[in-house]
Amino acid sequence: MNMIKFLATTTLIFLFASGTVLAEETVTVVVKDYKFDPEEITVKVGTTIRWENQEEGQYHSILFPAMDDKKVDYFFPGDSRERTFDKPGTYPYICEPHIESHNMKGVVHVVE
Ligand SMILES: [Cu+2]
Repeated sequence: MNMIKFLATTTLIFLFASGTVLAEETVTVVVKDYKFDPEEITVKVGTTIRWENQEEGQYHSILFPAMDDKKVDYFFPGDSRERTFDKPGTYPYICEPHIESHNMKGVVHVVE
C-alpha cells in the first residue's frame, strides 16, 4: 500500500469512527410494561434521549413538569419521542396518564 492509499484509508476509518461517536449521542430509553427502562439515566450535555414505546397496545406520554411541559402528548407502540438536553441538571419526568395508577416516572441527570 502506498502512502496516499494509506492516508485515504486512515481518514476513512477516522471518519467512520467519528460518525459512530456521533450516533451514540442519542440514547434510547425503552417504554414497556408501564415503565421507563432505565428509569434513571445519566448523560452528557448535548445528548438526545429517545423514548421508544415498545408496548403491545398502550400509549404513554413524556412530561417534564419542571421544564414547563403542559400539553400531554401521547405516543403509541412503535412511536418515539426525543428531547435534547443542553444544560446540566436533574430532570424528573412522568407519564401523565399513568403516574397515579403505575407510578410511571423517570429522571434524567445531565452532566458536563
Ligand atoms: Cu404511561
